[in-house]
Amino acid sequence: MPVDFSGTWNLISNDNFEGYMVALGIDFATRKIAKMLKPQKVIKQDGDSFYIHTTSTFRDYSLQFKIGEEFEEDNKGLDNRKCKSVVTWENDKLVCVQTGEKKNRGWTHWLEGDDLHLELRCENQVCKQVFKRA
Ligand code: VLP
Repeated sequence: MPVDFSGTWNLISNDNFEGYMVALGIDFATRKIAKMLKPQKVIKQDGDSFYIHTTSTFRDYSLQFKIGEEFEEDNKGLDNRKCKSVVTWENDKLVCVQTGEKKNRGWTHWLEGDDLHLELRCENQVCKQVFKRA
């Protein structure tokens, strides 16, 4: 039985988001706003097809992909750098590698109990987010 990430998820913790944003080159003023946000994630999973919508009072970001199929990601409203992204399963974890200007860029999603976890990586920075079902 494959893992199902589908649902609506609210952020409950956000460790080192500041370091991750600095690594992405997000400016000071934007970081001050962004770190106050409590984003919500809506995930729709149909087999190996995913739709992930991250919403906040400030900006939204949406992503659609199929496991193993590389796609162009524009990161619009985030750092706006284009990259080539691919998401694969590593056991029950969803692992995204974002190849572009920034080294070691990517993220991993997994479920732990009834919580959704997200690790965001860029260069030498790791941000750890936890979400609970809305
Ligand atoms: C940019 C960096 C905050 C900060 C300024 C804007 C969208 C995995 C993946 C799917 C992400 C979330 C990226 C957060 C990067 C912030 C606006 C915050 C709300 O999620 O679920 O895209 O990459």
